[in-house]
Amino acid sequence: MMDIRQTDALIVIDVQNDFCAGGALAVPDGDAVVRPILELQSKFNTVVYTQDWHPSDHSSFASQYEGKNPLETIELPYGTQVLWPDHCVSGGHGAEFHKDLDVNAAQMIIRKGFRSAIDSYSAFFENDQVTPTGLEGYLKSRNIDRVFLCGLATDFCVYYSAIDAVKSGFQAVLISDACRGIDLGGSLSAALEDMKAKGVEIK
Ligand code: VGL
Ligand code: ZN
Repeated sequence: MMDIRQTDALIVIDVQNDFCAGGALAVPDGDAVVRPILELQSKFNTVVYTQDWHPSDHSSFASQYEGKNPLETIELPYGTQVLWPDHCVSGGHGAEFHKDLDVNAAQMIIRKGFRSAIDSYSAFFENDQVTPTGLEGYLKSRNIDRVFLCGLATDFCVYYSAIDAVKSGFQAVLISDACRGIDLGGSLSAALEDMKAKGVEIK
C-alpha cells in the first residue's frame, strides 16, 4: 500500500485506556485503531508513541473550576482551552496504553501535558505553540523527514501533531483508518479540512 523508507517514522498518538471504550474520555470506536496500528507498525523502522500524561490538578480538567463542565471552554494565558473530564492522570490505569498495542517495539515514548498550567495536544509543541516537547529534535537527529500519524483523537491530538509536523519541516501523512475522532461541534471535518489546507496528506 505504501512505500516506507528508512527516513519515515510512525507516530502513534495517545492510544490509552481513557480514550478507549470504558475510559474517562472515550473516543467513539476508539479501540478500532489498534488493529490497523499493529499492521502499520511492523513496516516502520522508527516508531514513536505519545502518551497524554497529566497531573491530577491539570488545568484542562473541568473539575478544577467551580461551576464548569466538561466540553465547556475557558480562556487561559495561552488561549482558549476546552475543558475535559479528568483523564490520563500520570501513573493511573487510564493513562496506560491499550493492552493490545505493541508498545515494546517503540523506540521512543513521548509524554505530554505533564505541566499543570498548560495542555499539550500536539506531540511537537505544548498548547502555547512554542514550548517544544523535544520530538522535533529527536526525529531530525535521526534523519527522519516524513511522519505518518495515527491514533486518537483525529480532531485534537492527531490534528495538532500533524499540522505541527508540517510546521517543523516534516512531510506528514494521516492514516485515516488508524484514527478516530471526538467530533465536538464539527471539529472533525474542520480538522480534516485544515490539515489538507496545510499540506498534510490524508490517506
Ligand atoms: C486528547 C483531549 C484531551 C487527545 C488529549 O489525545 O486527542 N484530547 N487530551
Ligand atoms: Zn489530555
